[in-house]
Amino acid sequence: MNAVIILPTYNERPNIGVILEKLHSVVKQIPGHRFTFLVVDDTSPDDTASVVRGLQKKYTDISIITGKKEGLGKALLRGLTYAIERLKADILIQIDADLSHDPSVLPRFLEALDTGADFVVGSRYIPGGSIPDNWGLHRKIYSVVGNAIVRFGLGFSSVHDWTGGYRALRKTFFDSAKDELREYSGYVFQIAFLHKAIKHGAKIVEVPIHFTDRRFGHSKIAPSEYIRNVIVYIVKERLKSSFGKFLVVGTVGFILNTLVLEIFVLLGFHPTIGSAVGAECAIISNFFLNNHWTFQHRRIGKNQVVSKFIQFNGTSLGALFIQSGIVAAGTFTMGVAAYRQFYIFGIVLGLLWNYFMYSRVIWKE
Ligand SMILES: Nc1nc2c(ncn2[C@@H]2O[C@H](COP(=O)(O)OP(=O)(O)OP(=O)(O)O)[C@@H](O)[C@H]2O)c(=O)[nH]1
Ligand SMILES: [Mg+2]
Repeated sequence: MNAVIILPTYNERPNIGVILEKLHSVVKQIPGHRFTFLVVDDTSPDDTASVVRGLQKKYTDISIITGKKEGLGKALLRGLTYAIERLKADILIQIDADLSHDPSVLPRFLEALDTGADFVVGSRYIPGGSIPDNWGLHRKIYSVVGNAIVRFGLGFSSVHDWTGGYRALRKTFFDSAKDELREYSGYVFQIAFLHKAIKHGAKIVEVPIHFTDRRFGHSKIAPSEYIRNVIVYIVKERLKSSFGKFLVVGTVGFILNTLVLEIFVLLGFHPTIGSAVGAECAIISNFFLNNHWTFQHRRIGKNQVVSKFIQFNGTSLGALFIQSGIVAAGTFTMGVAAYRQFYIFGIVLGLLWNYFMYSRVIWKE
């Protein structure tokens, strides 16, 4: 099969020649595929391109495309598209050009593809993989915690490394995700790409890699912008999911509950009555909205609606017990002044309880 190795570069003059030479010697040991190389350079001020053009005299299998600097995501999108349309790639390989990714592991990526994987991820967070020992503690934490947030935030915990750029995949998984990926111009592209591929049914296999610090040049990542983009991505994706909708519905219920309570108090009723009526209004609204929106794909039919609504009241009561039980236990052990943190903790546990009961009992598959 035609495999194209894509190297995005921005100011990688000291590295690009070394990695291209190494890759050439590694691919000779990989049977069954024809390899070509594509450098996607964003008109680097250090003239990375001239090193590549020099090497093109020695190797005819190196291509280079240049463009203006619009971020790593845009560069990868251009490179992946070019590899398929112009270089007729069946397999797409991505590797950083700064020698942080060891070319000698590449055969394992292709072995995985040859034995049924669709999308192979170089992983620093599985046994046999690692991040650099010489990284300071804060950088290690940043890397490990960042990955864990993405992993659990998106709800695909079986894949461990979401932010790396050493990957190999079948071209069909780029074809199907391409249009959705246009909006991710920066480093978040890597996360979005893997996420879309999983959603399109790609069989993911992780290969352990040791990540080494670049020796020459410097990082192009802008941490604060990256963190913001990652959080926005996770929140947006989650809002599309049933858990996100569930949270929106819960918020509507909470507002309704409060409104009804205040109106009843204004009308001269005792707050106990106001909050009981408010809670029931929220329960009705939650049931209706979850049935028609959050879990619309498992909507409860007319014949079951009454019994399910009674059951729904029961599970809501369960959440109420959890919340008040935690506040009672917490204030009993820590003193009344600590009530707020237990209230929040109780709300979170109550939410988890509700979501679990809704998805596993009320609207079970
Ligand atoms: N074409 C292009 N390449 C980029 C751009 N940003 C980063 N790259 C390349 O993408 C690869 C990864 O970028 P790095 O800056 O090394 O990011 P990193 O590996 O997360 O950071 P370090 O840990 O410092 O190495 C390198 O080969 C870069 O040259 C860009 O805007 N355009
Ligand atoms: Mg790097």
